[in-house]
Amino acid sequence: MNKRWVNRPAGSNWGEFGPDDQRGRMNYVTREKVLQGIAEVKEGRTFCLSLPLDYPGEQVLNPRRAPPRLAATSREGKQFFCRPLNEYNEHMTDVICDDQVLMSLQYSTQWDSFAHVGSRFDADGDGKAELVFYNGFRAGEDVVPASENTKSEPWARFEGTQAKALGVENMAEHGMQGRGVLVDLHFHFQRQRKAVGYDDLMRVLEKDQVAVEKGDMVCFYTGFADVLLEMRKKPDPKLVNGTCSGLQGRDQKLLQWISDSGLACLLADNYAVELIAGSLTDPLTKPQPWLPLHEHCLFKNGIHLGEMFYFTELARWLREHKRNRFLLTAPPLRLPGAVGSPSTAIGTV
Ligand code: UVW
Repeated sequence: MNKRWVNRPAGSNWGEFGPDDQRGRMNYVTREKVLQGIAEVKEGRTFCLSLPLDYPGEQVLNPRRAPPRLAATSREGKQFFCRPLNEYNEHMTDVICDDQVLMSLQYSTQWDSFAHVGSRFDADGDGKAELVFYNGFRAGEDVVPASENTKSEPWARFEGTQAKALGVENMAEHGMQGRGVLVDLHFHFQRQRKAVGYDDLMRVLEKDQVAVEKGDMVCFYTGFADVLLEMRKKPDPKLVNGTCSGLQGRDQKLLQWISDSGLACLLADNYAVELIAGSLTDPLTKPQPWLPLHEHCLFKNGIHLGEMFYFTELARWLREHKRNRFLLTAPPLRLPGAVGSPSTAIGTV
């Protein structure tokens, strides 16, 4: 028995890496796996795997996530931007710019920590469901919402949230570097809105001779990020909800493959790795997750999800060179207590 839970969810790996583990399947990205990634570097060529962080633009893709707002820092009521220091000391020659940003951490290219999605689950066996996260960490104790401040400016009304456990700093401390394996769904399905299940995926892996091994960081190129870039920060709501492929999170065989393959994490250039079916308010007849792949990965099995990465040029290069493996370096911000984070990731070949 573990101190945080007596029941663990069916199909989960809670406890596999110890009762206090916060790294999940990134534990499989060992020194040996990093060396396997480095062994894929033969040309010294690098690919930026992040979108510009002001994409997708507006608040269409997810109404609660706002694009970055840049502003200058200030002193004595004046902005510190293109500020000549001779205003302080006539002999100083320096000119200084200093800025700050307000943005949703999951607005653009981003990682989900395990504190992003939990579940209502009876972990302590008292017959009532608690709000819990990976490895039994609790909402309210380990992942703590803010107290409401009604007097603050609107954006800061819920300031002070904190993932005391499972936050993105755990990922940053690992480094999120290892062997990336690129699965080119776009080549097979183009921009078809397609929920890719186990059988589809196995066909793609076989045709492209892609082998996924324990500890690999598996990346899906779907073309979705290209559609976002083409819309030039004016996303069309119909198009963003009707284009490109994603994993079929309700396919149990696919979820089982994710567990059995030993892959360390999943990344995609689409919105949520999985294709989200329906909206938050659709009527349901029995208890079930809205985001079944998120539940399986983040909540049950400690598998991080990377979303809206940018794989286009890397995918093209790998196909041209008949390769699908590369060195992936994708650290999030080392921002204690945050649930999600941008990542200006790099693929090296
Ligand atoms: C959602 O809330 C839809 O989460 P994600 O950005 O991880 O898909």
